[in-house]
Amino acid sequence: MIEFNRWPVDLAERYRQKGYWIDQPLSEILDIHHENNAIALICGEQVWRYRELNDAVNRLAAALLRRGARRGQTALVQLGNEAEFYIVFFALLRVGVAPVNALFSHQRSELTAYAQQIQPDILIADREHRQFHDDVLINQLKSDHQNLNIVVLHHTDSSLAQSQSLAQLMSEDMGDFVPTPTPADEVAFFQLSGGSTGTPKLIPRTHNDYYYSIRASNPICGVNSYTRYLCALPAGHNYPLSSPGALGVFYAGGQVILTPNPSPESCFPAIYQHHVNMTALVPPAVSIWLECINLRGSADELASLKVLLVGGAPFGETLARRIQNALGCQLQQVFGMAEGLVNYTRHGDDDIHTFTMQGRPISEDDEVWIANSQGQPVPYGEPGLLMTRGPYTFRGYYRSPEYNQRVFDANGFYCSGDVVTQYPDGYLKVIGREKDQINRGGEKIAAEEIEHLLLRHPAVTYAALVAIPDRLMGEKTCAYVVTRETIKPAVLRRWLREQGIADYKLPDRVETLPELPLTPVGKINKQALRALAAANLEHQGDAL
Ligand code: J2J
Repeated sequence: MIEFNRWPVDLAERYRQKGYWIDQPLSEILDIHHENNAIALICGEQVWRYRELNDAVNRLAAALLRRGARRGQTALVQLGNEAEFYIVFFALLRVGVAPVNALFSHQRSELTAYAQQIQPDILIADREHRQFHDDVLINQLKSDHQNLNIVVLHHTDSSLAQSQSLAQLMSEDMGDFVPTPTPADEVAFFQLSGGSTGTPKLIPRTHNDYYYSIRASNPICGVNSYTRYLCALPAGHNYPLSSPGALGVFYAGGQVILTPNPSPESCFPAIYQHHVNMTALVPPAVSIWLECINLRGSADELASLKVLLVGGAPFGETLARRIQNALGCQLQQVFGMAEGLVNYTRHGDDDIHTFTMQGRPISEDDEVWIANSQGQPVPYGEPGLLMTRGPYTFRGYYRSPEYNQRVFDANGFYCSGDVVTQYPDGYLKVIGREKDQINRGGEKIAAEEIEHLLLRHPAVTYAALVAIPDRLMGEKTCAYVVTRETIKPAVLRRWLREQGIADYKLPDRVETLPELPLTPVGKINKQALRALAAANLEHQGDAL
């Protein structure tokens, strides 16, 4: 089985006693619907009933077993917002293989970093993704990881010696397939961390903990078999997967409608056509939706929408207050993290809570306290660092003992790096953050990861990535570099792109300085760089 940091025995016992951990595999979410004839999933022209979805999952699981997949293995998966994403996810759970679901925007750098950590036995990817148009990356991964024996590709008809067609595997007979999920207190899959270090970190999630966060989210968000949930954010991201996400909706027997992205062009017709009544967005998407409705002069297409979840990045009060009138639906704020803790505002909350706070935890056993810089608790209403542990908050990043030492305290509380205030009723308000991460409209960028890549360029001697305020995205990025020779920003960006990172991580600006400001102890003074970036923006008149 996969090694990971477990919960202490006394807490595990408590979570079981309280009925949070039910010792069932996550794949039960679909199993319970094996005779259900209702529509589970709509993706473009495709309509999947629960029964059909279950069958496809079993056929794929059986095909994978026949090709040598075994319980305890791992898989690197990269699929877009298509039905196959869920089919693959559940099939792997049923054979007991733990996947990492890379986002579709991820490129060579992220994919190889994930592979290095999990040493995958299986690769499932999409021929239509730029890294998989040819076999270069596949061959590299195979030579780096000798145990990578099963390669399955979506959007290809032919099974070759090197790789198999996903469609073909899904069409094979399920024979006498018997599920072999991992035990419920073992790793079911890995979530991706937004990160603040040089290498992207992985978060082991067990069946027990993840399943609980989903079951407990449903009543808070009002999910039931009548829910028609639009999944427009990347399907594998923790938020649209589990808060309450597609998995919550499947559990309840509702419908998930998939679109490739959250643009009004793809979402509005889908909402209208399929009577979507719930969706989840990040703040920039909300702004774009509001602008679009403003231009059209009506939100008629969205008449069926009842609940809009907004989270992933800071959401301003002014925008929050506009939702009800402009979109005709109720706002539910969500402040969550792939590491675990998820907070929601509740339906029926007063305006102060709904519009100015980011909710309270799912569970009465989510322990949350706020620390000052010395690690001491601060009084209610005062900002400090969020510390948390609980029945679905992880106990350590995968294979990262040193980093775990830094972000967990002696009692197993995880410090998320968010600066928040907590109120006596348990509600939290996000004030800012102390981690070196940039939140570009919900997409997280670890400054160090980009700085390391910049420093690999032979002309770069120093590099620092900082956030610059942006009206739509909340934050964008500016890379400050010191170089040995004159080098054009466009050249550095192109070079970064060639290093194989996701486009959203490419610096929005690159500025050259003769030297970087330092703190008294000699570290790069990011505070000063942020101030410089903001001053430059103001000067240029394109700020806030
Ligand atoms: C401010 N910052 C927020 C919010 C997340 C549900 C919703 C979101 C995520 C997510 C998730 C915020 N206001 N409302 O996993 O299940 C920032 C914080 C947090 C980090 C986590 C879910 N909601 N954030 O965004 O793992 O800084 O998860 O620590 O991508 O996003 O990012 P991520």
